[in-house]
Amino acid sequence: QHAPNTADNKQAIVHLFEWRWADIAAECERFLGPYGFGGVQVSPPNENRVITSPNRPWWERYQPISYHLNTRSGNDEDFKDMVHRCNEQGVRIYVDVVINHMCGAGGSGHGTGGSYFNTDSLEFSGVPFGANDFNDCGTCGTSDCNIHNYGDANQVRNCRLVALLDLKLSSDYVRGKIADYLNYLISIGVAGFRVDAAKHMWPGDMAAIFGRLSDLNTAYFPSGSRPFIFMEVIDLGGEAISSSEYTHLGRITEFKYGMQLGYVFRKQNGQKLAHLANFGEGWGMQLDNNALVFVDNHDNQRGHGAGGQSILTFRDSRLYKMANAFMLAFPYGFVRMMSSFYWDQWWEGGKDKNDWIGPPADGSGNTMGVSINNMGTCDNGWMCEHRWRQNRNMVTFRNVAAGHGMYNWWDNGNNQIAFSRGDRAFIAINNEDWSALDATLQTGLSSGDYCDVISGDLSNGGCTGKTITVGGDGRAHIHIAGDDEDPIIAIHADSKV
Ligand code: AAO
Repeated sequence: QHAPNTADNKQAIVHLFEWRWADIAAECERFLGPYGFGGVQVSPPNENRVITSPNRPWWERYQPISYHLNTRSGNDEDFKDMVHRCNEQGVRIYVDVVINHMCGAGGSGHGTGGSYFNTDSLEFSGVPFGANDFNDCGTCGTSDCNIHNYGDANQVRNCRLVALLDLKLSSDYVRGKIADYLNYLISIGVAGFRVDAAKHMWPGDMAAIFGRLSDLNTAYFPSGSRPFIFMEVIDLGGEAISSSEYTHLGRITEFKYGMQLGYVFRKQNGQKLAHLANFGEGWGMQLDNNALVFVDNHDNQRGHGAGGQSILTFRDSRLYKMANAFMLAFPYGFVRMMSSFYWDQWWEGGKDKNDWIGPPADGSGNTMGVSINNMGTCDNGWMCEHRWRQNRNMVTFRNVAAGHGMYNWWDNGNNQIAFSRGDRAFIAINNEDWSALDATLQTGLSSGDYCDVISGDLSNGGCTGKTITVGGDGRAHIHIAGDDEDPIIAIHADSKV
């Protein structure tokens, strides 16, 4: 289904990429619950192949060996404990499910949970899957069984994505094993699924699997609740497969969104902020209710997937905060924030040769815990973009504005914009290089003093940042210098001083 099953109609989730289950449980209690985050997308929890060359890359988790919950993030008990503790805080868990394929061709061994596999005999004893459970090269039609032409829908769905052994989802047995895995996760209390590589599966096969899913666990959800489904379909246009083929099943990851936001904030391709007034559907993206939107994801922040050089990440922190603020303020799509780990890039020939580096780990390859410093941000190599004040406070903004459309759009014809969300919230952004935004603008809000949640917090009735005064006519004088570190002002009904 398209609705995210969040508690209290909360409006945004965060991808805690590669975090351990114990750290996510703690984060739900100490941060995500209190700050109004609706949920967490977690890395694939099922047993994966152990890759040692390169050494323990992040992408080994996209090579399933079985559906036992045993990975570098933790085991079955850790996972259950996390789901329970997060739900208790009103924070939902969405699982990244890798069901299009098993691991890459070549070799045999044991997965992170100890299950045996052999990619020549196609044996995956932990499921079990065998030779009959995979698409053969005949069905695929290319000489090496791999996808070569994204212009051919049959290849994209029946051949191997980057040599990953392609499951035969037309088989009743295979569908049953996958449905059992998803239903096990549902029984634990998850709220939905990010479906990996959905473009590489036939919509009909996916519909058959989703049709077998149980209702959500009534310990946490109203009876009859259905899992939230968002599918990874990369559709930038110009290929055989379009994201519209999937939208009857749930939302799709709208990759045009982050790519275009990157162009707009970087002022490339002739773009400027003034063009954002009809962002979303007006730009040829999916309908609001069909879209899951994000500035960057775990692939395109490191050159995998799609979006290329335009994608904004934590490395461009000033523009990144602006783009996140716009995304969280603008009424389009269901929002997912990215929370990353740091790695040193190594550029050669236009490619980062370190794009494989896995999460912060000790000498034995165990993922490090996330430690929080006294500024409330993270150490140990965890970026925690979701904890940056500017980002975290915009999640509250989106919750406060929920259900209210965009009003009072204003722009200077170039890179200064402002708008309100009904009478609930107001934002102004200045992305000019030098000139200040200096104008008296309609905020839509009732008169009073408001705390700007970008430069500070409302705390003990006082504002630690800028205070904005809204007059009886709803107008306020807004000043944002061109070289302001965070050239954004955001106020809302709950930030009234
Ligand atoms: C690893 C190794 C491989 C090895 C394999 C098996 O890197 O060399 O062959 O193991 O041994 C991740 C990593 C992979 C890794 C894999 C398994 O990214 O490097 O392979 O784990 O460990 C396509 C898919 C999309 C996929 C994306 C990465 O459609 O589903 O590639 N994303 C998901 C996950 C991702 C994961 C997997 C799937 C696999 O999020 O983390 O892979 O489970 C075009 C197509 C896209 C296609 C891209 C990239 O995009 O449209 O569908 O994505 O190409 O191949 C412009 C175009 C745009 C184009 C783009 C890139 O922007 O407009 O359309 O350029 O060319």
